[in-house]
Amino acid sequence: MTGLTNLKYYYFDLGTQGRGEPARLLLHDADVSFEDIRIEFKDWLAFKNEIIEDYPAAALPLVKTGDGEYYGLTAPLMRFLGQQLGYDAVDKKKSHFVDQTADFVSDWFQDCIRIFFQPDQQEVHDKNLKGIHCGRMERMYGRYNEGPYLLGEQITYADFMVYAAMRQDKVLGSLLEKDMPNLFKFVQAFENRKNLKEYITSLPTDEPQIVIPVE
Ligand SMILES: N[C@@H](CCC(=O)N[C@@H](CS)C(=O)NCC(=O)O)C(=O)O
Repeated sequence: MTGLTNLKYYYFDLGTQGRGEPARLLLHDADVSFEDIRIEFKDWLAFKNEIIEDYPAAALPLVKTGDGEYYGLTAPLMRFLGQQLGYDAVDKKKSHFVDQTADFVSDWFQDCIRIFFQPDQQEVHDKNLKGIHCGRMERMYGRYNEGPYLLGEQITYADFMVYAAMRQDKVLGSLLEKDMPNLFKFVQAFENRKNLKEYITSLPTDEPQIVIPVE
């Protein structure tokens, strides 16, 4: 059905931080095995030179399939995996809504990743941006408000992105049922999914702050 065999998944060696976690979550949920390759920064340029001809986007996250095809960049990769593995919406309107949510999450990741390069911006981020991103998501999750997922009963690729962004921005623990009821309901359901429960429990909760020196 999918042709998704012998997958190699590439992202930087950043634990669960950065843009690497959404695809790992989706592949675990779908029970698709993959080689989880975590690239160290010192090895990046050599790897980039290796892939750039076949994959001109030359940025991570990236999946290489068994037949040698490259699928990369967070939202496009997640959409591709969603289409292949049954995590996409069936009608155009809902599909557009899922894509909108994924686009918002890409902005959210970008804001979080900026702090890796500018750690002094953490406070400003926490004060001004975190609430904006959570507020947007709470609204989106209210659209099909029977929940628990973005489209209601059906989980789609954007749900994996949203959970990973919430985790990245450390809003899972502080999320109050009364303030963000839609997201609260979503997180409860997501963390209890059959193929995710054990994996999520195994993830570290105390990862050090990533700091990437700017040259
Ligand atoms: N818009 C893309 C950005 C991809 C991106 O910039 N990835 C970074 C890692 S988070 C990267 O590969 N940087 C190394 C480079 O561009 O050389 C996405 O959402 O995935």
